[in-house]
Amino acid sequence: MLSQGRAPDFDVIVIGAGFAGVYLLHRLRTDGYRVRVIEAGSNVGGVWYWNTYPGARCDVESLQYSYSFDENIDREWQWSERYATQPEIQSYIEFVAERFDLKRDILFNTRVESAAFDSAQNLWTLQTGNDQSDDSQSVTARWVVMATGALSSSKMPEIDGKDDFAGTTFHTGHWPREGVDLAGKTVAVIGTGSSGIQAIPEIAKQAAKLLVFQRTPHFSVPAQNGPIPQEWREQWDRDRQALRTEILSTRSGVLYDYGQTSALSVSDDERQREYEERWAKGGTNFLYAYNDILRDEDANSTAADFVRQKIREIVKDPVTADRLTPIGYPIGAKRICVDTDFYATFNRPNVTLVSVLETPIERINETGIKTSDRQYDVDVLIFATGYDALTGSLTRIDIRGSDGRSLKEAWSAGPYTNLGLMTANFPNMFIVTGPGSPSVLSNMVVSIEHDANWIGDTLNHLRQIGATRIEATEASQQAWMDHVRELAEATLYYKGNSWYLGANVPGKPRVFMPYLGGVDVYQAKCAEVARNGYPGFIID
Ligand code: N01
Repeated sequence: MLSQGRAPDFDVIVIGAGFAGVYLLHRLRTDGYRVRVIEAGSNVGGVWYWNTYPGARCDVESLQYSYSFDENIDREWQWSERYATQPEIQSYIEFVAERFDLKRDILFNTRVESAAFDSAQNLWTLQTGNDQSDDSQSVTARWVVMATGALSSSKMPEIDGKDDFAGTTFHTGHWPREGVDLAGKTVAVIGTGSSGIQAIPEIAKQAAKLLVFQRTPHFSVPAQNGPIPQEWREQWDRDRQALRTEILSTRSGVLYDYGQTSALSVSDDERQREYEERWAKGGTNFLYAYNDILRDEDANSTAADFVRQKIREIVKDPVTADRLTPIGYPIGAKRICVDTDFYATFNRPNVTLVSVLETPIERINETGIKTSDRQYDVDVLIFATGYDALTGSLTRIDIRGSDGRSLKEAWSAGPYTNLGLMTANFPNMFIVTGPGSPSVLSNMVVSIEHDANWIGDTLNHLRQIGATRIEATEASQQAWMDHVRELAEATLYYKGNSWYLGANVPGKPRVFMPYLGGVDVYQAKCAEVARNGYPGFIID
């Protein structure tokens, strides 16, 4: 039923102007909605706006990590490298925002602090603030879309004395936009996940001395980055439509070479050849060599051992090589990293690896880092310590649903969503690439476009039938998250202490958050739900 209350300021408020917010604005505005995007940064870009650390680049190939919704974008934009740098991706998102005249509907430098649902009127009231003043503004909308990103809530480590350090500190996810001059400095990096592994080789080239504090060694494969070969460009130009369609029929939303057999069904020689070829080609395609690498421990060991051997071949000092070698968890269970010269960087005379497992950090103090065996004095301290993934950017906003409870409270035992897109008792609030969707285990741009289109189609359906309210049922989200868990239990993902499981945030429930059924299957399920009149959702 149409509620008779006051008209909201906007039909839709989208929170975040990254890849998701930018496309949502275009799509929903084209469909005739009054849309406002609210963005904390001073420009579009989302994680690509904030992550300006040296070496930041995407580990999905640029031709595929790009919008598909308008083929003119592909015609007008030329990617220069196989894996695009952060500045190039940032320019691309800005190009798209300009191309579709989107910035006029984006409120920059503004942070959403709270959002509350008014059940009597079926609308959301958001309070916003900004870093420049204490002013808080109130704005209302019928629908809210959380385009807040899965890896945008940065996380500092639980180390005593962080505030005592007198030098300069940065988190990779909030790197100063004006850059940092590291020449002549002694620099410490804590963390060797994807961000650390990308930043370390670049920092090593700039700093006088680099100390890398590593807790868990991560598995990394080489990007083998370079200019995009001309024949790839020509193929993309020629077959773009077919390739985009093929992307949607894959598990990951990426055109990998998906091996169809077990790693254990081939001879040692054949397997070695296969891994060598994939290593030489570069990228996460390595993990798809066989269909059971993430399902069977013995199959997994063949891939893990291959990478371990490579580390020993590349790193000259055997003790450092040993410390860099991941053991005790399956390759892929923590997100695999993609690097350019990460392991070789430890052959440089100005780089030292400190194993925090052997000599734990006791505290940070005024001049640097004190481990169990010595003091390391440094000028600059860099935290490459990751994110409160998938839920952090949602629960840090005080979101109150129809029963007045906060989202943080509602998700205290782990996130619950139907299809990753909506959560019970938070009507009219959609989530893009949320927990319970393929999200971080897929090509994010592919999943973002899908979710935005599903949301747009749903709003059109509601408009058509005169409805002003939609929400997920408790039963549907319980069933969906059980399904998400069962899929993960059939794999090796529970055997790594990863952010997929919330393991990097003390007290966070150990719940595997992304959907593992595949982009192809997921998108078919979402389409089926819409086609069948939205079972699992209450529409009013
Ligand atoms: O974060 P992480 P990230 N003492 O959580 C360590 C995406 N991304 O920013 O593993 C010492 O992976 C922690 O150690 P441990 C991508 O999806 C993509 O690097 O918990 N160390 C770990 O080494 C990626 O997976 C791209 O034992 C501490 C590191 O900090 C995700 O973002 C680029 C510590 C955190 O690694 C997150 O990557 C960048 C402590 N107290 C990011 N606390 C590309 O597209 C934490 N650590 C390429």
